[in-house]
Amino acid sequence: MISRRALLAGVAAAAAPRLVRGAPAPASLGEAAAASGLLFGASIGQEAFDDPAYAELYRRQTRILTTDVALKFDWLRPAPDRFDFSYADAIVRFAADNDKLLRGHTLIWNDRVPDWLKRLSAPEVERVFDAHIDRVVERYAGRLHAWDVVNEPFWPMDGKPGGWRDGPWFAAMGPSYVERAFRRVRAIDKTARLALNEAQCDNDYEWGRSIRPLLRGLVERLLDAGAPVDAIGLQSHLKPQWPADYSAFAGYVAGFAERGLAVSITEFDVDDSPFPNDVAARDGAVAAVGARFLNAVLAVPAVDTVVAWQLSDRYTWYREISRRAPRPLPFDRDLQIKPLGEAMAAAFAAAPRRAPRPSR
Ligand code: 9MR
Repeated sequence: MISRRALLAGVAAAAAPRLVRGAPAPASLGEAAAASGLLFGASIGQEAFDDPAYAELYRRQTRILTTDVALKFDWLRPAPDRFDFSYADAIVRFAADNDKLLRGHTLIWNDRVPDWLKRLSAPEVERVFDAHIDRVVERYAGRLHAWDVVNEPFWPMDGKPGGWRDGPWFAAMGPSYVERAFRRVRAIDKTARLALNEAQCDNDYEWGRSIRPLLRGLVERLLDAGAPVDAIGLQSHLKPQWPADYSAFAGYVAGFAERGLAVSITEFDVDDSPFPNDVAARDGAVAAVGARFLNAVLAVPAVDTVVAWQLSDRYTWYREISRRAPRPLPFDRDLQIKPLGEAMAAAFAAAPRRAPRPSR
């Protein structure tokens, strides 16, 4: 019988360029993941339209894409009476043309909302909420693999009871906005995987420690109420400068699986800021953290998707906040594979093979 490794080597031989230097390897991260029944992809934005080589990297490396900012409320709703779907539509077309699945990110988030929304009364905010969901979900129904229906419900630093993130949706409806969103989306889109997406849960800094139980409690309440939640999205912007216990995190993740939920790693990258300036040392340290995390979390069979937040260091969001050129992603500024990319391919290949999920 042909071993999986030999099979992967065959794939590598057939498709150039090779993912990993040296030994035979799968042709791409997407293929390495697929061989274990995993979906690998990345968030995508305007950069892929402006930079053809970057678009090509997405074509080769991914099987699923996430809209970076294009489906966020502030991008879709420049004014109360205007919807601008042009950017989101371009990404939907790119995904379809290139045979990629697509995650919609994100329908409802209390952060990054336009000023005009903040000025409305509570009943007006509720009307906007329902109408926004109806219009946007209807437009893309049947075309999305998944929706991040609600993003980052918790932010205890806002000082609200229950640790809820403050913002117009929460202020108008309280915690009920979450269930309302899920029910409303499911009434329109019967096929997308409906996900609750949260940040920080991977770390043992006070943010991770406080948000983990809040998210778990919310999920219990939603499921007990019969809300149509299919999956948990755990962003996983890893912060090696903070304490973390990835095997304990895998246990936390397995808890969602016990309730029948799928789990997606939705915004994977590794903050390289605590590591040395020396690029080889820095890349090695980033790869080691990424490998430890993925090996732990991919041991949980319910984790069936890994999405990186962009693919190349050239376009990472860390550019907005780093003091030096950041290196948190699997490909470098020249779109070449880095040790993190190689570590990801190895973790995907080593992951227990997933059985295909029947739906969603
Ligand atoms: O990468 C995104 C950045 O370009 C945007 O300016 C920002 C605000 O819309 O959002 C970033 O993406 C965030 C994601 O939506 C939610 N989790 C954290 C991501 C990185 O900040």
